[in-house]
Amino acid sequence: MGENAGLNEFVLETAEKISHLEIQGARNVAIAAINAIKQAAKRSKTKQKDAFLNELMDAKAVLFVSRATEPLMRNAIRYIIQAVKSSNKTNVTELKDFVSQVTTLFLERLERSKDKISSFGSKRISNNSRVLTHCHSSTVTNLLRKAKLDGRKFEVICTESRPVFQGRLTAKELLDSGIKTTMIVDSAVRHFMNEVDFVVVGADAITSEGNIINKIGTSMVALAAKEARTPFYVATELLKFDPVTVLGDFGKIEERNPKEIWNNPPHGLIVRNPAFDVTRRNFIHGIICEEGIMPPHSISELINRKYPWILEKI
Ligand code: RUB
Repeated sequence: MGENAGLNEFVLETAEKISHLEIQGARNVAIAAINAIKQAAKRSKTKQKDAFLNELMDAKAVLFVSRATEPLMRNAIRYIIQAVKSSNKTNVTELKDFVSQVTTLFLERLERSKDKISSFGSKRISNNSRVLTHCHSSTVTNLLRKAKLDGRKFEVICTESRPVFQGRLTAKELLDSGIKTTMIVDSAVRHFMNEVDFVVVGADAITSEGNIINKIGTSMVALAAKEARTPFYVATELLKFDPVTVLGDFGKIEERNPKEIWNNPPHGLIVRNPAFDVTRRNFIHGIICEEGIMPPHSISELINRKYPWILEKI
């Protein structure tokens, strides 16, 4: 534990799992982090509100650095801690219950958003259509499962998603749901682009300009889609909006261990391993979010209307 001695063990374990991709995908990462904060609060032994808040801040610091490109997790944690700060409760037992209620409500909101996204997005899938996706997004697999449950017959092409093959997770989930699935290498995307009706991917972050950040290679998939005139959709909760992009900062792109690409490369070789890339809004046909299927340029306005707190006290 080293310098983090004293910090809730559950928080440290969760942060480790997130950084090692045992927990992956923005939604799953956020849900795990929210639960870790809930546990940190529950297991706190402090008696003073200030000390209680300090513990939550320590947990926040550890979770924030577990992965760089995860605004949904950051927004959720900021929301919970801000609620505790603004609460007039001072008794720590009451504050623990309060954290439990706030986290439960936040998770319920995420669940409702997921259902709405599935419901809006699945309508775009018609019988005998073919859809292409990249990486593993639980939001996308939910949407595809919903179309299947609604009786649509369609098939999915998924990329393997080098270097750590999250596409295999997608393929397994889709097969388990009885969806006809084909796997391709990432570089075969253009080869198949004319055979698909549309592309749908998830997102890790939405920027103030309406660009999205998602698994490395997403922007090349979008380029290929544009060139082939194939609609390219992004399925995402609006809570993945990254508020620092309003203030002029770029969303952070996590750069991972090069060993994920080549464990034992020849001496002197430089290997770079960015986990995500930016897809500009003019490549995006629509953002499938909890408010409906929206044009990317309307995102900032939607955030102002629906989640104004995201922009407060960044
Ligand atoms: C996963 C990834 C997913 C988004 C959205 O990358 O890029 O498309 O996180 O996922 P990694 P979800 O495997 O590196 O986390 O829709 O589940 O939030």
